[in-house]
Amino acid sequence: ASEAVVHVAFLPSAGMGHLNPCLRLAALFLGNGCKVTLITPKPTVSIAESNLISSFCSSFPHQVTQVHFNLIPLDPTTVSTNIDPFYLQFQTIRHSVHLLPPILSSLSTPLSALIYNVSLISAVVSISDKLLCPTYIYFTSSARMLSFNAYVAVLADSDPAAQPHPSTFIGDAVRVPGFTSPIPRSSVPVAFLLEGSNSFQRMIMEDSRNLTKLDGVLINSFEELEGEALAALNEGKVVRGLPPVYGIGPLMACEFENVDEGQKGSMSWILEWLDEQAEGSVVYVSLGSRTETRREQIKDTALGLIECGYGFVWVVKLKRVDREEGEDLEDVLGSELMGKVREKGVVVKEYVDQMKILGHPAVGGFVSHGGWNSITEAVWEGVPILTWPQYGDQKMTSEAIKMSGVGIWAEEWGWGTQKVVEGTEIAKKIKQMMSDESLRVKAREMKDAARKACGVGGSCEVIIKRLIEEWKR
Ligand code: BUP
Repeated sequence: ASEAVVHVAFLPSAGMGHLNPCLRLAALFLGNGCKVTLITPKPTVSIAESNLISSFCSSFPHQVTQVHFNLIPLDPTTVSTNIDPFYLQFQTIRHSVHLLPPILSSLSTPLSALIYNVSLISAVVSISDKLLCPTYIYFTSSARMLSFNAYVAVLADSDPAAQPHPSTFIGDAVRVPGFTSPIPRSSVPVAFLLEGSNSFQRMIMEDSRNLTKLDGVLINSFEELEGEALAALNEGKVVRGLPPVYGIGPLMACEFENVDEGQKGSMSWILEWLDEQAEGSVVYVSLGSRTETRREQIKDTALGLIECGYGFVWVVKLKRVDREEGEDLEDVLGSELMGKVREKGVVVKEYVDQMKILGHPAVGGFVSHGGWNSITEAVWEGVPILTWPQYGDQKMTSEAIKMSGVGIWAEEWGWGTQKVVEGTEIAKKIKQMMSDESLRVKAREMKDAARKACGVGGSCEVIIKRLIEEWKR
């Protein structure tokens, strides 16, 4: 008899930081002979997401089925007008999740597993008895952050007098069991600490309690990068009863991610410019796909980059969502400063092929917001990192990077969304990163470890094979 087909469904959430790892994970399972169904919430928030989904589906025409998931909009009277559109999409998907069981049960091949985004935990747990297959989340941040997410409900429940919102029970620092260094209150995502209970906090608490109901957690990390956190999670030190946490990373860029035709112009121009620069002499600067750089900060960043003395590729996001009308960079910087910037480096406002830039031999350092995908991509390429957290989990990921030795964190800069950092300060930190030989050595060692983890017989392959075997039973 022919072997049963292992059929895995993937449900991503909003934003490239959530879609990229989902599709990279799906590509790994495809590479191991699985059939994949990609459930795509519609409409997407950004054009970049739509492009990537189309490219993924057309790259695997025989192995991937795309299922459109038409979302039910939230009641507009309950939605605040200045809400982050990506966060709004998380809520909309959660609100529409009850539509999934009939969609999934109508698939022609029964599902072996559902792997879905971390932002949907409680919503999917509430329908999991109707799904008839094991359910896993893919976690989009560090194992350190996962530990905090898992522990926060324990912390709340251990103090019956505490109010339900974390600002009341998170003191100066959180000591997560199994960790040598505590998580300072100042590193905790701001949304946790807002006074009063808000919908984000309620979601986090509910999700934290529901982690034990999952069949497993797939995380873009690996032993050498975050050994302590992965061990603490899997040995039951953080929270008893957690399902296995599979450090399946680093998840690597795939062919289907090549940027679309419209953007090839600026990409080939960046690569040509990089080809002319000396090895390790260029700084790559990008504060992520969801951070619109504040206008007050743009000029100082330009001044810092000019002063640092290194060449640079600088990606400036002038709008949060790429569908919106945007200004010209020259209007923001002024023509004189723009001219000086262009003499020393390259500046673009388009979405770029980040992996190609990080993989170029001329790139010797990365100024990053600390988005976990960006971090693991730099690790894969052995590029030292300077983190400049902007919001959310990014101080926590900065801690993980600092502890692993592959990067430094500009702690005194605080949150990038709250404080303007002067050009001279930026130049100083870039010079520190670029001239630190120990960082370079550690980054190279971590690159080797990353490649081993993803190579033949490495941790990634072992985990995929083990899961596939389990699902066949
Ligand atoms: Br911007 C940008 N090109 O121009 P993170 C991002 N990316 O390929 P985020 C590009 O988007 P969260 C660009 O390689 C990474 O895979 C980048 O994810 C890619 O940060 C992804 O680094 C961005 O996790 O998400 O998007 O700000 O808020 O989840 O940290």
